[in-house]
Amino acid sequence: MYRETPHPIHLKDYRPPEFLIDRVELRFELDPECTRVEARLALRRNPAATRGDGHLRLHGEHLKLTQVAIDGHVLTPAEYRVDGEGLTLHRVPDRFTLETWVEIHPGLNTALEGLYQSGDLLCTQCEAEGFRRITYFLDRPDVMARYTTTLIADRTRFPVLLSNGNPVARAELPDGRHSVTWEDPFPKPSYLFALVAGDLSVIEDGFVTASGRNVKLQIFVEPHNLDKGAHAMRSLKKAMRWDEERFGREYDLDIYMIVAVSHFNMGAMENKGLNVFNDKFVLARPDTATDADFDGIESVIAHEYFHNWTGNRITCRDWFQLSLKEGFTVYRDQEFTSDVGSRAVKRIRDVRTLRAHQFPEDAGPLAHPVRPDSYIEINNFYTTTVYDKGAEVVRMQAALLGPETFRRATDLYFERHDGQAVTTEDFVRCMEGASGRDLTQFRRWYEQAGTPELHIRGEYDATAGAYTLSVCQQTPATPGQPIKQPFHIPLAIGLLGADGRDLPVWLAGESAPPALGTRLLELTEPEHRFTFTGLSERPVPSLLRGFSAPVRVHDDLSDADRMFLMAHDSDGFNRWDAAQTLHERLLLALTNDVAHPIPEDYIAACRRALCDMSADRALLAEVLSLPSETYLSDRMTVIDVDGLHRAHRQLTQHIGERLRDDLLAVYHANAETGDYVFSPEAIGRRALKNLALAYLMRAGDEEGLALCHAQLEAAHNMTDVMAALRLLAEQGGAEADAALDAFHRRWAGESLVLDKWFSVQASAPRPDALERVMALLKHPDYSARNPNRVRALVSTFSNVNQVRFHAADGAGYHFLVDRVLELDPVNPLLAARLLKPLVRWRRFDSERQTLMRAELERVLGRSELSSDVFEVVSKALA
Ligand code: B3K
Ligand code: ZN
Repeated sequence: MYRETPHPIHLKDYRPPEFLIDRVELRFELDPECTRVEARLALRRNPAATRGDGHLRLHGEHLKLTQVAIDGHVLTPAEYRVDGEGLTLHRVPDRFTLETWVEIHPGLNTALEGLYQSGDLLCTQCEAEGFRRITYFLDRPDVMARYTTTLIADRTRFPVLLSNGNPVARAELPDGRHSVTWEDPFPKPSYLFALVAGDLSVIEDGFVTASGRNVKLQIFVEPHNLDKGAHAMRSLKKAMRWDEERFGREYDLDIYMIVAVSHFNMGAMENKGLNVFNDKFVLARPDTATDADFDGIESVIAHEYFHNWTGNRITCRDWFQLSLKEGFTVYRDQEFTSDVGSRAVKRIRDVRTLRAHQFPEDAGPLAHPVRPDSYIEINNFYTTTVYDKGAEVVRMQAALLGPETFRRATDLYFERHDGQAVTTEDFVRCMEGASGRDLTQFRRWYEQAGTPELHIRGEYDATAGAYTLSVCQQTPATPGQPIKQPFHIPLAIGLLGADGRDLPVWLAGESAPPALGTRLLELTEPEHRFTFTGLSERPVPSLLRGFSAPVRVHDDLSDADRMFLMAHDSDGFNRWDAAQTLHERLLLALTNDVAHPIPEDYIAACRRALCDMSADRALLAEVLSLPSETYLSDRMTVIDVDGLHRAHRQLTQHIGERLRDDLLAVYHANAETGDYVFSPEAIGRRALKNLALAYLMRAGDEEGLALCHAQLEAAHNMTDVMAALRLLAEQGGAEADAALDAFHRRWAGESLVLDKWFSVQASAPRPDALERVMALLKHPDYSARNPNRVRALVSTFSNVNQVRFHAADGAGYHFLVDRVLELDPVNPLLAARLLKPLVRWRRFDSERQTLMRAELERVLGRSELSSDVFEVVSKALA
C-alpha cells in the first residue's frame, strides 16, 4: 500500500544485473500460519555489468528476516539493512554464498501472490514479482538459476509435496512430518518457481516424445474432482504432439505436472514442470462444463504447455518484453486450436475478442504499445494488447515470411536463444535472419500504440479491364504518442467475380496472372494505389482476408456487395465479417432511429445463411450472432447504452419473428439425443441450435418457450442447460426464479457450477439486475476471497450487462467502486482489473461522464491505495 505516488519504471533504464545467482537451495517448513524459508544462494558478480556502489540489493516484501549469513558467517544488524522493498547488504565479496532465514504467513496472504492458501492447499504464484514474497532474491527474469527445493510438512494435512523438476529424495520425519526434495536441472528465472502442498488425488498418464523419451503426466486435483480431469489430460497430450509436429518442440523433463486450485487470480501459470491452474481451466464433465469451458481448457492447457519453450527455455530479459513470451505463446495456442478444429471459427472468435477488448484499450487512456515503455505496476500490463495484439504481431510476421520461412525463423530463434533471457528485438532479428527481409519498419508494431485505420476505395475501368484500389493508412494519437509513423501492414485480399468465384489478383506490370485466390499486399506508405488487370467485369473485393492485420477498415462497399461476400467469399472469416458489418450498420441505424427500416434483402440473406446446411454449423452460428452491445458501443462516438439495448432487442425480435419457421426447423434438425461428444461438429450443432432457441425466445415465441423448458429439463450437458437457463433468467418471473433455485439445489457444493449460477443472474438485463446482484453479495455462497466468484458476479455485471451497469442514476458505478475499495487491501491485482469498465468514461454522455469521473475520484481520494489501483485510476483520469 502506498501513501505516496508510486514511481514509474522505464525500459530505457534497463541495466544488466550486477550479480548473478547460479544455484538456489530452498528449504520450506510449511505451515499455513507460519512457514519458515531457508535459502542458500550461490552469488557472483556479473562480468557483463558495470560496477555499482558495492552494495547488494535483494528484493523482498512481507518477509520477517530472522537471520542472514555470508559464507557461513552470521551478519550483525550493522552489516545489512531491511526496508519495505528488500534487503541491502553492505560490502559483499565477488563470489559468495548467502543464506537467509525468513518467516511468512501463507494463511494471511489474500493477494494470492507468493505462497498462499487456497482451500486446504498451499500453493504459489510468482509471476511477475511474487517470489520476493517468499524469500530475498534478485527477483528479475534475467537472473536464471538452478533450483533444489526441500519441502517439509505435516504428513496428514499435506501428503503431496510438489515443486519444479524431478523428485530426488523423500524422508519420513519423527514428528509426524515428511519431506520431499525436488531438483530442477534447467536454469530458470524466479517467476517460474512453484510449490504445492496438500491432500491431492492424481490422474496419471504417459507420453512418448518424438525422440522416444517417456514423460509421466500428472494432473492433481482435490479428491472429489477426480472424475473431471480426463479432458484436460487429453488436451495436454494433443498439445504435446502438435508442438512436436508444428514447431519441432519436444518436452524436456521426465515429468509434467498440473495442479488445479480454486483460488487463482488469472487463468493458469506455466511454472517449469509444475503448472498451477485456476481449476476452471482443468475441471470438466459434460454435465458440469459447457462447450466454451471445454474449449477454454484445451487452449489454456496448450498455452501453458507451449510456454515451456516460449517463456521458460527462452524467457524475457525484463518485463517490458512480456509479449515476447505471451504474444508468441498466444499465437501458438491459436494455431493449435485452428489445426485441431476449424480455422475460420477460431479466427472469428479471436477477432471478436480483439475488437471487443483490444481495440477499445488501444483507443483509451490505458493504450500502450505491445512493448510498453514504462509501467508503475507490472501486474497491470498483462493486457489484451500485450497478449492478443502481441499474437497478431507474430501472425503478421508469419504472413510476411510465409509458412516455410517462418518455421525456419522460429527454429533459428529456439536454437540461438535457448537458455537465455531475451527481447522482442532478438525475436525480430531471427525473423530477419531466416528470411533475409528488412523488418525495420515492421518494428513499429512493437513501439507504437493505437489501431491503424485503413481507408480503401475501389475503382473499375471497364475499357482497360482494370480495377484500382487506393489504400490510405492513418493511426490516431494515443497518450504520450501524438504523432504516428506509417506501419508495415500485410493486407490479404481477393477479388470475386459475378459468379462468386475468386478471380486472379493480377497486379499491373506482372507478365502472367498468379494462381487464383488470396494475395498478400504490403503497405508501408501513408498511401498506395494497386491496379489489377485482366478483369472483364467489376470485381467485388474481399479485403483483409483472414484479418491479416489488426486494423480497422473503412471501405466503400455497398450492402449488396456485403451480402454477396456473405454468400460467396471463399474466405470463411470474411463471409462472417461481411455479415457482421451488415448487422452492425443496421443496429447502429436502429439505435439512432427506431423507425429505420429493416431491409427485406437483409432478412433474406440471414435466412439463406441459416438454411445453408452445407456449411459448418459453428461458422453459421457465428455469422448469425449479432455483435454484442459492448462491442457496438465502441463503434459510437457518444455511447447511447439505452438506444443500443433497444435496437439490439428490436432486431433480435424481428429476426426471431420473420425466420420463425426456419429457426424451429434448425432447432429440431440440430437437436441431439445421444451422449455428449466433444467434437467441432457436435459443438457446432449445439451452438446453432441454441442460437435458434435464443432468437425464438427473444421474439416471445410460445413454442420457443416450451422448447426452452423442455431443454432445461432434459439436457444432460451443461451447454444446453446454460443456454436455456440464460434465456429464462433474461425473461425473469416466477418460472425463472424456480429454475434458478432448482439449479442451485442441484449444484450446491460444485464451486465452478455455482459461478455460472452467479454470472447468469448478473448478466440478465432485467430492470432489477443491480438489486439482485447486491442481494447476491450477501448470499452465503458469495466470497470476495475467491476471484472466480468475484468475476462471476461483479465483473459479469459491469462488463456484460452494459445497459444495467450504466443505469443513468450512476448506481452501477457506485456499486463497482464500493467493490474496488473493499477489495484493494485484500487483492489489489483483482481490484485493479475490476475498474476496467470505468476507464472509458469519456465515451459516454456528459451526465454519465460526471458520475463515472466522480467515482474514479472517490477511489483516488483514498489515503492508501495499491500501486495497481493507483496506476489504473490516475491514468484513466489523466
Ligand atoms: N504467465 C501467466 C500470467 C501470470 C500473471 C501474473 N500476474 C499466465 C499465462 O499467460 O500463461
Ligand atoms: Zn501465457
